[in-house]
Amino acid sequence: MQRITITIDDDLLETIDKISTQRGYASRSETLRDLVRDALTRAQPTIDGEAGCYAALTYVYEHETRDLSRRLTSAQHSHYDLSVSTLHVHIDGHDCLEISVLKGKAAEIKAFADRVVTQRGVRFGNLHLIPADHGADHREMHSHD
Ligand code: NI
Repeated sequence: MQRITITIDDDLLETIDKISTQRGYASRSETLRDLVRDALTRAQPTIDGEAGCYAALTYVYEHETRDLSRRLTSAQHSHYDLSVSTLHVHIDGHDCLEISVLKGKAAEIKAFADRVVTQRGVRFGNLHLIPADHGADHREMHSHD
């Protein structure tokens, strides 16, 4: 780890401190590290398509939309090798929330996510890709290998 000094606007620092308190971070450093990690993860074009990743795919869909449930289930089955687990929540009489945990190559995960979230009747589709080699730093830090 390295220690750096940054210059920051009062307003921005106030916002960071608010986030820190709301989320219960132990320090400003931890807050900033997580915000930066989050920003880097969102810059997804930097992830190599061949790179191994975990991912969380979340979306809401109307289970009454004609054939949609069947099409989504079919998409999941034809990519069973990517699927680790899916949580299904019946939000109300019409909508379902699904969170799929995926594991595989970044390009394959993105293609699958696109196929799901572009279906008519699917809303709030979001893919969060997490590079699998993230664990390397973690293992070094804690030396449990
Ligand atoms: Ni449901």
